[in-house]
Amino acid sequence: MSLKSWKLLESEFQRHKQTKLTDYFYEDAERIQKLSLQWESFYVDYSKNLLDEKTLDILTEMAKESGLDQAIGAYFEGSKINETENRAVLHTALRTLNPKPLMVDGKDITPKINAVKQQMFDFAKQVISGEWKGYSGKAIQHVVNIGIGGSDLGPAMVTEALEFYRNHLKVTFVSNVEGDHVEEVIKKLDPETTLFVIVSKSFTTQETLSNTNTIRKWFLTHATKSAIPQHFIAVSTNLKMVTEFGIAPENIFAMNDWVGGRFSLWSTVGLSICLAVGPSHFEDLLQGAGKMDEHFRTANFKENIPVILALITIWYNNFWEVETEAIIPYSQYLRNLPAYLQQAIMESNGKGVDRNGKPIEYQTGNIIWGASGTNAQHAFFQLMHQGTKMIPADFIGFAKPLHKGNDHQDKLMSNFFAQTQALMLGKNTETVRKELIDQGKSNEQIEALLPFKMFEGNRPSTTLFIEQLTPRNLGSLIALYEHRIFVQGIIWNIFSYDQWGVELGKQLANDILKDFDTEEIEQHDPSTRALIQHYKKFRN
Ligand code: G6Q
Repeated sequence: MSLKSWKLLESEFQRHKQTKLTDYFYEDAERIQKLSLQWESFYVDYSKNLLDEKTLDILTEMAKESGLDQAIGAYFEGSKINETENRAVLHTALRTLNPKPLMVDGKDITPKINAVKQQMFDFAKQVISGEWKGYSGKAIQHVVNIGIGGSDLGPAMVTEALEFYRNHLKVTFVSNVEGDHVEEVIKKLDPETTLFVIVSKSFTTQETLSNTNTIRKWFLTHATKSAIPQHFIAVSTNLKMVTEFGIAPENIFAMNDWVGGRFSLWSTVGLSICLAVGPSHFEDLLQGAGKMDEHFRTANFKENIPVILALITIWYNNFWEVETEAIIPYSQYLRNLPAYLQQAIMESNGKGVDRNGKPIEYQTGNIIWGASGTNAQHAFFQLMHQGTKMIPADFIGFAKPLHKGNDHQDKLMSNFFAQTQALMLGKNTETVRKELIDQGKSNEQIEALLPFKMFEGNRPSTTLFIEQLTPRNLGSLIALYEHRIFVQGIIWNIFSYDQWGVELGKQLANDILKDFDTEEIEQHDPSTRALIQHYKKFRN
């Protein structure tokens, strides 16, 4: 890495590698004021990280040195920053708070954005109110989203996260090409009252087309072809293929190639969300994201939440050689946020060549994993507390619960605070010894147990403490992570918006699929050939 500040960070790491998190607080009484940010209803505490103000100065300097300022401009203005696909990256245009003309390929895209959003909102209102009828005259009760990857994870995560704001419509997601998945879904469907939303940006995705075909076949065992327009609608950029597939033109919701799959829940890909919570909550989700966009675009780097958090990841990933990061939402509603972010982050920044096509000599994409707290405390937290690896973690929590009238929230919050405290403070031998004495253990027992019961502490975490889980705050939270991805991509000098890595497996799967019905499978490697032969024994 040629950045000057990168070199400074290497020596900065030498200065920090022996420091204890607790020492930072002794050394600077104002640390918490300096290393926390309050924005709208977000309070972000990054003081429990292994760095100080000087480190942040160099990190923000590095952001400047890597041209982040200009890059943010190019991102929001619609420059074709997805160079390998020759596309702009404009999910932000779908949620802009101050719409003004935005040109892509010489055309203002804003009128179309507004028109498609209106089409989506009008349709959602008709379905929710019961005005939209199925073939037998009954109102729709159940929506099935057929899509995968970006056409599934975002809508599914948000629909689940906003459970509290949902209307009467049941929403199910079918994604996997595994036939058992779709059959399990079909089992529970009533053809008269189910609406199928086929979501595929390309409309060429094997999983989505196979599931749609299977569902359509099943549907036609109950209804005639003339019923299809009332029950099948599609979201896609590929209007030609959707029409050829038999979807009525008025039932197609367009999207554009300047929205990447994993960033598309703000577009018509979010139709299932809009159906589940209604246009007004969907609009709030957009507004929340738009607010975060404004913050990211305008706040100086030292007060910019996505920038600061991106820099913290780089600090650990590239200087502490940390491999993974955990994301722990203390909300059961957000149990699938880690899986959603896994795709957004790892598909975007899992790249091994730089923008010039040269192999990279430093680490890029961080590995993301996690689960909801407090459940995770009873599962993998053992490794985070006492294992050999350092795992920086984001703890995400909400101060106000959505349901009142029980005493759970204080318990949840005490766990939420206790975990980051325990990771930082650990438990020293003195404390453990005292506890064991109090329990009446003998000296011999105490000495034997001591090493197992102590915690070295000094494990970093960041707390994102948000007032309440509302559509607006969820929008801001997701947008925060989107921009964090962007910042990391700029500093690592990689292209974050393509995903060529997904292609090879798809190509090979197509080749192998053809080989199931042929005798000649010689072109495969010996291991794959044996697997194919083994499988053939079970095919009927
Ligand atoms: C996301 C990826 C990928 C994509 C799926 C579905 O950024 O590109 O996950 O969303 O492969 O693609 P379609 O929407 O084209 O079916």
